[in-house]
Amino acid sequence: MCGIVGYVGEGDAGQILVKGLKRLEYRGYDSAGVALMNGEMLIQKGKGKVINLEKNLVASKITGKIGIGHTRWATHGEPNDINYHPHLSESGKIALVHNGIIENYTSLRKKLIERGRTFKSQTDTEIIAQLLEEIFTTSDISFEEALQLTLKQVVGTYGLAIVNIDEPERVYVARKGSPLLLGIGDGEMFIASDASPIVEYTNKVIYLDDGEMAIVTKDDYQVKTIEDVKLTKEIHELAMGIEEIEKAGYPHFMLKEIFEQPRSIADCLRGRLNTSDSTIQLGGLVNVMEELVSANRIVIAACGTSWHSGLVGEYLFEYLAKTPVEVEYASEFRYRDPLIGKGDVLLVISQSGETADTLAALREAKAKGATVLGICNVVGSTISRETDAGVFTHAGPEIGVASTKAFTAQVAVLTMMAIQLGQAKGHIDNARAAELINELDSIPKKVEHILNESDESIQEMAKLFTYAPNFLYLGRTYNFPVALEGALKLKEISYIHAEGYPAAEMKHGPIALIDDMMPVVVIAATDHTNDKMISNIEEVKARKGRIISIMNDGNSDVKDLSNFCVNIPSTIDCFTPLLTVIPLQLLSYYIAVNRGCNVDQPRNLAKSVTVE
Ligand code: UD2
Ligand code: GLU
Ligand code: MG
Repeated sequence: MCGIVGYVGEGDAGQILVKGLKRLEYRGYDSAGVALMNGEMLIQKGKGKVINLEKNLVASKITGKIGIGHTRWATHGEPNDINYHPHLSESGKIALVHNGIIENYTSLRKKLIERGRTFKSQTDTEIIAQLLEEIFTTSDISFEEALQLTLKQVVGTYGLAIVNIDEPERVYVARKGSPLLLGIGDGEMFIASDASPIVEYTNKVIYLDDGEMAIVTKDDYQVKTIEDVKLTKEIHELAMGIEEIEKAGYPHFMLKEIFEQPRSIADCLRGRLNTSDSTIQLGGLVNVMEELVSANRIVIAACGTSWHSGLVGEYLFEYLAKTPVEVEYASEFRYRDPLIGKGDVLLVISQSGETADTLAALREAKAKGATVLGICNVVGSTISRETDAGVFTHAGPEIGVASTKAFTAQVAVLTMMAIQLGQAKGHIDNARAAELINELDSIPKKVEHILNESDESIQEMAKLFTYAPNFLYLGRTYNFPVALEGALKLKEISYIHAEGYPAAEMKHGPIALIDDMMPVVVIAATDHTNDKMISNIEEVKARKGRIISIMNDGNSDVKDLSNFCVNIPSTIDCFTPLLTVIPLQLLSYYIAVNRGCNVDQPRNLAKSVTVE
């Protein structure tokens, strides 16, 4: 999920790799490391910033002309020296760096342990090095063939750079689902996960596609598929500057992250949804399943966007698992001597895992004897360490201050938790589980469809509403929290006053605000409340409010009443938040851009709120 660089040439590989890794720092990461080959395999790592790796490298005086480097965003195994990349095979002859997640690593690891291999780290990555060595040393094939066989056995995503001490002139690379490119220099070759480490050396690059690998030497490269079909790849000329490259061509990190959601939701579901036998495997909850099943109630505590995902969680748990849920602002919960204790479960949600109020809420509940669970994006964060158990969202680093992909990943985790709990409690039979799990599996594709189909029309629509002084967002059931989240996104980045309400509450106050100046965003995508939403839309229309509807494809009743519509593909009602939030993220983004706001760093806001 983070960065890779590689170098083969006559230069000082250590220095070049460190410089390249610094170029990748914008992505956010928890550690860095390099492997250099110089007659022997030399490994150097550093906690936190690349500068620490650099200091260690300078102190160790190791050098080389060929090497691979990595910045890690941990998904499997805490950030510590053993888990930082590069990872070595057992003999120490093979070193590799990896971006992505290997889904079937537990079963592969078990097999390799049975064959006598010992593992040092907790990562999914180490199995690639070990499996590769196992295949290579137990059969009479080339290293390249062994790599192809290895890649056919691993399930998941990878960007990989690999060195083998017995082939001191080469770097092997491979890609599936995690970007990788080659930079062609003069007597030197570069490898990187995006072009930013390469631009200062060359503008000639080759983008690898999924299922491809390459063998790179200082003045040659060969690209082929892992099925061993040789390829002639187009050489692209880089026209972008570093800043554009960092944002993958998007003008802001926020937009990049909005568009990353098909991928980040898939990463979150990866290895956890099992469509073949209709089960959900949240490894992090195995040890607390009994407590969850017997829980009197679940209390969810969080702040901001995470609090909104918690509200979606309440609907999900009560509907699918029949467990009573309350959702609390962490800051309120901690100061009101809450009634919580043994038999209750407190679930805290935090992207960073460092949110001060949320941490305090968890400590309070823990002290009172509750089982405390977490949903965090950052592995090794304080909240993930202090909770009894939990689930990581695996959304990758989020740079934009306004949260987007972390929200959808949190909701995806809550959805999986609710289904798993519903199954464990006997409220979801196999047929229903199959229906739910297959549909959840299709959500990333549907998100992608929305992004492709509605981005342009939302951009157009945003022009008309850029100078609206107020916005109202209405939703019902699962989409009431989405209305809150849509309003929060708009407030955060465009500084327009916006409110989210359960649609029926409008009559109890906010309706007084509606006139022909008031845009009202209506989320009308849940079937069982459709008629009620139509009545609410009529009420707005009667007062000349302007209606923007987020609605299911083909809902002509809603369409006829609306000034603007964004269509979303239909899905099971309780999954709609994963879809309906996408157009709202885009709408706030484009309005903020039109208003000239600093989208990625809105005024007065911080990414991780570690103060009360
Ligand atoms: C975990 C390990 C993975 C492997 C696998 C074996 C990590 C990050 N993942 O993946 O390497 O060993 O198990 O089946 O090491 N947790 C909390 N609080 C939180 C979030 C997580 O306590 O807020 C715990 C969780 O209970 C688990 C561990 O952290 O023990 C990892 O969580 P996960 O969601 O990555 O779990 P899983 O099974 O996918
Ligand atoms: N899954 C690997 C790990 O946790 C790679 C993480 C990354 O992409 O940085 O070590
Ligand atoms: Mg409730």
